[in-house]
Amino acid sequence: ETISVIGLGYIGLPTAAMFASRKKKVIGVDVNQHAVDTINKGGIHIVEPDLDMLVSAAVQQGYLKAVTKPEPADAFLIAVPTPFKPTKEGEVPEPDLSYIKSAADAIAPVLKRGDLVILESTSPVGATEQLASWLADARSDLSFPQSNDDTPDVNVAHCPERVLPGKVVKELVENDRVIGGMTPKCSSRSAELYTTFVTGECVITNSRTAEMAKLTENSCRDIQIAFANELSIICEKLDINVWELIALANRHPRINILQPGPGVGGHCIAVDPWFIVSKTPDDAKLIQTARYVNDNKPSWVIEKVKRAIADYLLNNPTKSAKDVVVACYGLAFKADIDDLRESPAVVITKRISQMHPGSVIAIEPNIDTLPIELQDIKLVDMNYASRNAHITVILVDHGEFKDNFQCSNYLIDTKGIVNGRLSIEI
Ligand code: SAJ
Repeated sequence: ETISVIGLGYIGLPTAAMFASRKKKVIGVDVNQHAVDTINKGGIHIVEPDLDMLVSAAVQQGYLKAVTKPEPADAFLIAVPTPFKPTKEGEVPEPDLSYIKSAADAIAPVLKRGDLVILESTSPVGATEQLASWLADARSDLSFPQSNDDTPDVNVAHCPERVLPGKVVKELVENDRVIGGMTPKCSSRSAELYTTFVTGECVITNSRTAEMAKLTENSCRDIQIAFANELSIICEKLDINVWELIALANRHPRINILQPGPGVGGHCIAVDPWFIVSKTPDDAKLIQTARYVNDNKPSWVIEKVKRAIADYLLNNPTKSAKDVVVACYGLAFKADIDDLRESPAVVITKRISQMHPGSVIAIEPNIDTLPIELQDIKLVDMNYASRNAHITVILVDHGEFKDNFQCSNYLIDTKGIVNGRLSIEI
């Protein structure tokens, strides 16, 4: 049995490597020639713990190869991006399924009777049916599932990925898997495939429910974080330590509030709720509001920094604005990873540097060089920052920051590293 994985990114590559580690023949397909070349040399083009060993062993033993054009296989897993279409301010973002369409067009010519096609990309409800219909358009000589009791030539299912960046290799194996076949046969074929390496349970449903399940998980987390973020804004007004408050409330046996922060980043939680909202805008009120709450948190943090700079200058009349050094701790989108994409910490640091040019320093222990958009900022170590900063802004709760944090009098602590110490004792 040969398995083909279309899209060798954060989900596709670990999945391909995992099948290969179970001695399945895997053909990885990606349009990015650099990624293909890197993988064929046994290397990886993304950062994820333990993935390098897995890929290099798979390539060396001959179970994994990467190509730019699909080849015949028995199962095709599609793990391509599902971003938004460009939107204007205030508009509900619409999903862009063009990568799924391209993947369908690319695999259609090599499909044969009995093949299985699985969509793993997080997708709006109905995308799997759309995929089946694109495949049917491209291959009129084969039948594809249309209704639940079909027996099509090619089986199609949605099995959404649910792994946590930074823990992908472990979670791929251990998490339960939602298997949403377009027909019962599509589901049983898919479940059988995943049991190759999944030790969690493979739970069967239909494709629309599987699509919605994935969106529901991430929307639920977004709403819970929005609640914590809203509390942090309310507590500031009422002069209450939000970290202590949450720790106290969480002592209740049925309460488990998440932690506030500078906003919600990453490629999933801030994106997926819109896939629900764009389908049912009038009914998805809570989901939409949570998005606005979380998206507005960076501006609230920036306002606090502005006020701190003004206050510092008021209390130090001999100083001018350019003398006030602002240290931003953390740039990644969450703790203990090096991924700066879609990071509220980057947005905040960039905006502070625009309003306060030349005097912003950043501390990000997980990277060596700053991205081009942050070129005006100096990357320094914690030691330098604690000696030179007048205003300290904590944006990420990296492990390195947690012990013995030394900071200036002016502190904006969005992650409770200093202000949350009290709550640890509760
Ligand atoms: N965050 C908070 N407070 C919290 C927890 C998180 O502000 O208490 C912030 C983080 O700092 C980060 C953002 O939320 O900016 C997202 O981080 P995350 O750890 O909640 O999630 P991701 O984006 O790394 O991964 C999520 C996971 N989904 C869920 O936990 C429901 C993962 O399982 C999914 O596979 C992944 O999205 C995905 O690919 O969809």
